[in-house]
Amino acid sequence: MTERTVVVGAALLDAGRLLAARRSAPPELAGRWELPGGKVEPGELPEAALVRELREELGVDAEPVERVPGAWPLRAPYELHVWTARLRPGSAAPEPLEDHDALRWLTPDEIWDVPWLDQDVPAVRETLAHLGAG
Ligand code: 9L3
Ligand code: MG
Repeated sequence: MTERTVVVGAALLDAGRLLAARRSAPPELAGRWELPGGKVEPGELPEAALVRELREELGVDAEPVERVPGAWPLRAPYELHVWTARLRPGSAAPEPLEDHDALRWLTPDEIWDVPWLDQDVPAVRETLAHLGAG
């Protein structure tokens, strides 16, 4: 039996820019950039997990927009699913509260300026293609 655990990643978009978050933990991932998010808990909907993770990690009130088709393998048994998302009106600006030590809003021409986690590279590429910007 294959049990896969979904990790949701948010392609949080604002004014045509994509939020990238630099991980501060665990040590093997620290310094690399990711789409913020985390593990879906048992019984939790992925969209709900996305909203919860963005609140916990960044202090924002976010709204999932749509799933980016695809699934990208992480360390077993995890796989990454990506949702585009936006800030709800009145949301605080994102801050690195938990697992990150820097945030950047990347314009389309800056997307590849940061060292993404290896696993996030195809997910980011697919997200851009999905948005018609890549
Ligand atoms: N992960 C990879 N890319 C991402 C995210 C959100 C997570 N965009 C990996 C890092 C961890 C695992 O998934 O190995 C669980 O993520 P977290 O709960 O530590 O954020
Ligand atoms: Mg996380």
